[in-house]
Amino acid sequence: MIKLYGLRMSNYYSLTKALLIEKGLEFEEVKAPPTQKPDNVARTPMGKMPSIEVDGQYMSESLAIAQYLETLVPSPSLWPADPFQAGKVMELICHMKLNVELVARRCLPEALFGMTVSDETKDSTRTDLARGMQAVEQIIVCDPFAAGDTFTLADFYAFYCFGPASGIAAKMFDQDLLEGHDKIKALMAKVAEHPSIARVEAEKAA
Ligand SMILES: N[C@@H](CCC(=O)N[C@@H](CS)C(=O)NCC(=O)O)C(=O)O
Repeated sequence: MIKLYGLRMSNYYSLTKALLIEKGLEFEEVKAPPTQKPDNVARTPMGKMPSIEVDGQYMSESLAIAQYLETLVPSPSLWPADPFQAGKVMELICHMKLNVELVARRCLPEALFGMTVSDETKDSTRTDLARGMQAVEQIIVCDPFAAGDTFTLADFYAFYCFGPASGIAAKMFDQDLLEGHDKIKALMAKVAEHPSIARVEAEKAA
């Protein structure tokens, strides 16, 4: 059985758990906070969460795990069959992950953990977040799903990138990150009801 390491509070842990559910796989959740301790670093080279264990072998990085799960269980497919459209799904994921979520994350120590980040970091985060949202807005479809007419991995990343990024923007800048991005707001509401994601969120709250 696949073991999923990490904590339920993590967006990428939650995303990976939703994918395991989506693919109908049996898995066991193992509580493992992010640390630089050797056992954790053996599973995940940067000490981050999530990671999985399959037959005594480890894998980190949610996108790598998603790729593995897709190959392991091709149906229901989370990728368009058309090669170009599949590339567009990955393009959208990259922009949401790198230019929105990862940018907002710079302020996570203050937003979530009561630490202080510098004014310089706050300023650059605000500017770069606006630019990242502009980039995503240019390519996201949301008609009806993130990358077009089928439900794909991009919908999982949309939910688990915009969710935390919006939380951080609200806390740090008193800003609604999705203001002016009505189609993304509507997408978030729709994807929240998708059964695998709804289950993950319900179990997180329990
Ligand atoms: N690119 C990684 C990001 C993983 C990541 O940032 N994990 C966060 C929790 S959501 C973490 O472990 N943070 C703790 C740390 O950076 O030490 C992925 O997609 O899995």
